[in-house]
Amino acid sequence: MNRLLLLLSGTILSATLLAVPLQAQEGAQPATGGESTQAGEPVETQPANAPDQQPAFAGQTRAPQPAAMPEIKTEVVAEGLPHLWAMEFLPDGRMLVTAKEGAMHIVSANGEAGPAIEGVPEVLSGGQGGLLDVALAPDFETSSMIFFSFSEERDDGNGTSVASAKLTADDKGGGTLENVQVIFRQMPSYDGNKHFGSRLVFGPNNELYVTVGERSDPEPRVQAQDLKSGLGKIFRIDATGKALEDNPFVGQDNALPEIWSLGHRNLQSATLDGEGRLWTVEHGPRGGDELNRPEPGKNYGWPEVTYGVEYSGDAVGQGITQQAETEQPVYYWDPVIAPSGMAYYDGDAIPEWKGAFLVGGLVAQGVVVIHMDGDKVKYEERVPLDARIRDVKVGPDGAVYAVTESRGGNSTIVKLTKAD
Ligand SMILES: [Ca+2]
Repeated sequence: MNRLLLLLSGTILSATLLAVPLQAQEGAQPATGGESTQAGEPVETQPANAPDQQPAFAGQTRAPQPAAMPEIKTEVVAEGLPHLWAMEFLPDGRMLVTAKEGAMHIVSANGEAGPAIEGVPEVLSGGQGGLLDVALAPDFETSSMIFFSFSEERDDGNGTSVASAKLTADDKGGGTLENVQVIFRQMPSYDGNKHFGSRLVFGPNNELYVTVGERSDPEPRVQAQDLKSGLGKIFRIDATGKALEDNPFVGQDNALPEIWSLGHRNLQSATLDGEGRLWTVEHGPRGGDELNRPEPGKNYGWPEVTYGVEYSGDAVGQGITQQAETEQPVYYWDPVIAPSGMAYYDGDAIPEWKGAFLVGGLVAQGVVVIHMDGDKVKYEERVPLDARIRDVKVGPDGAVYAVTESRGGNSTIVKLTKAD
């Protein structure tokens, strides 16, 4: 027996095939893999949306599967939850979750959700907006401070904002947010319901990285290249929302000092690696999801330089995939995985995954395991879960926890462990 979920994998591939428009398959390689895909072959067997685009270097897309893949056992540890967007483990092993419509809950280790936490501010829920990511302050055990991002209604539109608050848990499984303060607002506001990002990641020196989107439509999205605009950026701020003094554009005219990197599309996936460096996976256009290690002041290309095509099938801009002034992604996916949450695996429970990135796939409907060799991708492995995956975290037990979502429906939390 290879993997427990091979049958599920076959089901997903069939469904995906049906969903691919015929025109997207023209000129592409026929699918050859699926459940018979072997180690050494790429796990992706579907035709590319942009079959004429070439990677900038070997291994930038469709990396092979590793020879040693663990058999993974899955177990639903919580179900019937509202539509979740993010989860974090609390120091006591319980899970703090955000529900997109604007609620937070604490889920006990045996899977029971407590009552809605009081004091969560109103969020603009609709489209891709709502209550988004949550992060614990680095000193949470003593401060009880949390940070969360959300889509905020504003006088002149809406946008992604970040708030801090003190979480006081009660003895009924719930709790209260006190002293809620909006510390940062992505500006300008825009009247839309797409591409809010976001993820919140604390770096090793308590710096807070905030990832956002570029609001999708043609007019706002070009602002991903504009240093005066907060659209399509990664920010680096302190716990009060101020730019860090050593940020790359501090002191530069016509640039927001909070910006860390630019040229991003919609960032819903971010984590630190074992050295404390930020990595992200962003939603690209059709056939253009990409893994990056964003560095200060660098330009990641969108919407001028990108892999993939528009949803219409047209070229994005001039159809350029490489340019000297922009950074190449470490890795890209065509077709897309539709990345959600991301974690760095440093546990011992699944030794084959040590040092790998785990990325939730909304379209991939499973966990995408990215094995690294230095700063390059060596292998890509997938664990099909037959559900859109909204977040992925490593638990204190070294198991992997994946949050599922169904549009308009409930979420579950699935525990992944190595089968005996
Ligand atoms: Ca890019």
